[in-house]
Amino acid sequence: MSDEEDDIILAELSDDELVLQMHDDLYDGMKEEIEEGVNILLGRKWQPYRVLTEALVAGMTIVGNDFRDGILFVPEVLLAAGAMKGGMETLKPLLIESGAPRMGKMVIGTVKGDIHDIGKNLVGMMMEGAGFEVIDLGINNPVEDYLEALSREDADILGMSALLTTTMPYMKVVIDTMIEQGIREDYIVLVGGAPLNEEFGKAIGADSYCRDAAVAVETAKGFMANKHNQLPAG
Ligand code: B1M
Repeated sequence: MSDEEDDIILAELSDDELVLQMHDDLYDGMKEEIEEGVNILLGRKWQPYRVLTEALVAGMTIVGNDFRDGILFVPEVLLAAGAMKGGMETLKPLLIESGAPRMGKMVIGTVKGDIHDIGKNLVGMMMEGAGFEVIDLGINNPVEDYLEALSREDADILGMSALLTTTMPYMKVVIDTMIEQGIREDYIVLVGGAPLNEEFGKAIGADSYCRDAAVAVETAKGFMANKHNQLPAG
């Protein structure tokens, strides 16, 4: 760092200033600064989930808007995504409680044709933090991969993520295949991603649409509690 540069010392900023600066740094894809900012906020006793939502997710929303409006392009957005992932890595161990009782098992992945994974990763992290075992299939998953993993892992829940209007219909392909194979009722199917809504979730036959990671956790917990209540006694 050069003395001549008018560098901002993140640690000297107030909480509000730091969060705004982190939105700027995320926008500029500055991974190290994002990691530093996350650590500073944690050091100031911010809850990990608050750091995640107010500093990182809110910053990514600004990036998304400018991407939509043609102000940012794919290379810049990739850098921003890399910076976001850097911050998420720091938060991950804090969001995942070790030794929490296992609530159930979820297979999650982004659907075929879609490479967006930040939201899906966040859902996975939060689910692990809530005590679920998570099998992450990554991006670009064809129906066969989902079905193979569900059976191999003896999972309770299938989670699917899609960020594009062109890829979200693929969720129906997966659910229809489950129906054809007579296994639909063996699993709880949760779907999420920015372009989806509740109506879409119902229309494709999912058990629930989840607006964000926190809703995914609460929804999964609710379905698992029901599932346990319905098990035959003894
Ligand atoms: Co993409 N992209 N992108 N992109 N990208 C969007 C989605 C877009 C809305 C941007 C825009 O125009 N405003 C737009 C889609 C338009 C549309 O379909 N209507 C778009 C486009 C067009 C594209 C390309 C086609 C661009 C191009 O090449 N011309 C291309 C497609 C590539 C492909 O997938 N085949 C593309 C590429 C990329 C990058 C590679 C550059 C990068 C992805 C990097 C990565 O993920 N590793 C990228 C990014 C970063 C975005 C935006 C800016 C941010 C997405 C994100 O990470 N959000 C996005 C704009 C936006 O969404 N505002 C955009 C933060 C994340 C925490 O939120 O993913 O919504 P989200 O997840 C939330 C909830 O949705 C929910 O919980 C999460 C946490 O709270 N959720 C679930 C998500 N999945 C869930 C699963 C569940 C439950 C809840 O299961 C149970």
